[in-house]
Amino acid sequence: MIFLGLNLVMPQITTYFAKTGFDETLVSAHFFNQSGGCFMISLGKIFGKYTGILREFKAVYVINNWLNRQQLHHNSRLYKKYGLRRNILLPLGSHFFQHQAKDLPWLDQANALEHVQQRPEYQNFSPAIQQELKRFVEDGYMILEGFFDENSVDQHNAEIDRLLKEKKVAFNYTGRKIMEAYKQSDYLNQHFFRNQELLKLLNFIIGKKVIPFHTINFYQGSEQRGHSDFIHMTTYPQGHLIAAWTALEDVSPENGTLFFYPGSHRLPYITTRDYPSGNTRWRIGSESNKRYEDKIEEVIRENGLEKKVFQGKKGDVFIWHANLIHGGSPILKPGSSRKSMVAHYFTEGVICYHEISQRPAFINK
Ligand SMILES: O=C(O)CCC(=O)C(=O)O
Repeated sequence: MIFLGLNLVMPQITTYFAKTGFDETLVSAHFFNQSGGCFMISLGKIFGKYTGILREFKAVYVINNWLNRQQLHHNSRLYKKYGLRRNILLPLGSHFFQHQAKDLPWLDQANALEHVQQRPEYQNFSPAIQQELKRFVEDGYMILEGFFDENSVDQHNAEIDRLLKEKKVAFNYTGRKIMEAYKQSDYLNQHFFRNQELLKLLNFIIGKKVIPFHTINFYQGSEQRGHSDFIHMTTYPQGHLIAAWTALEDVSPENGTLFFYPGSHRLPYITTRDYPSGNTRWRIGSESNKRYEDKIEEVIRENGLEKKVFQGKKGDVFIWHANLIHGGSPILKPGSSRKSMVAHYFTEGVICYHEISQRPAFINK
């Protein structure tokens, strides 16, 4: 029945997308990639380029959830575990959770600084990393200087150039982000995204096994306003996300530094209940993201947070906490490149979703 329904509405949807600026063959290929009588339809890919009003309708995401339901199956067990009585295909936001589970990653706990040195694995890290781990507890970030060598980074950049040229990856609707390039390159996947040394460190920080979620490559600085990743990649219980940002060339004020507010990770998590998101039962507020960023500016002012910038060198890695406020500084020399890649990791055994767009997160196991 559902297949029949999709069969009937897809031509209209395809025409709609084509009229609103999509390449029609691309749209059709995604919608009608028929193999063995099954549709492989990914609104996610279409949405990668789309900026129109459909982004606001929760129903569109529900269809996409159904189409990608394999990547949501694990939620049946997790919803049960956390007492959430909800269909896994439906929208999800922090307001569905009545209480906050007290399951903080161990480095967020009050006594973490005392305990960090007693962990057996701690002794296996170099003195420089041990120092940075303490900084992570106190300030919500750590820096791994020269983590990737020059040759690896050159190879990474050559891979991105190749994938762009071969049209295997593309900039998404923001015009600045290349999403999930690792899916097209074993080198990016194994050497960077699933780098064993990095994963070992992230597992240690969170105290659970991390699940690599996605990568975003930038060619230019993002110039994104202050935010914490929690609003975009949310977990229940809170805080089970971590990001690793790699400088793929030297960063300077000219090409747009990364800015951040040390210690902001200890402030309460901001959700859509803390600002006028404009969300309704059926729609996502069209100004939700902007209003969130306005709210973050208010939080920075009210708490008198001190801004710092990271001027990474090629190969440096900057790891930040799920709730650390950060963003991209303005690019002072227009047109200059600032290649970088950010990778996000959830942890196993928690519910992962996107608070702004009220969607459960697709997890590839
Ligand atoms: O690379 C940047 O300029 C900022 C990236 C960022 O804020 C993010 O990925 O959350």
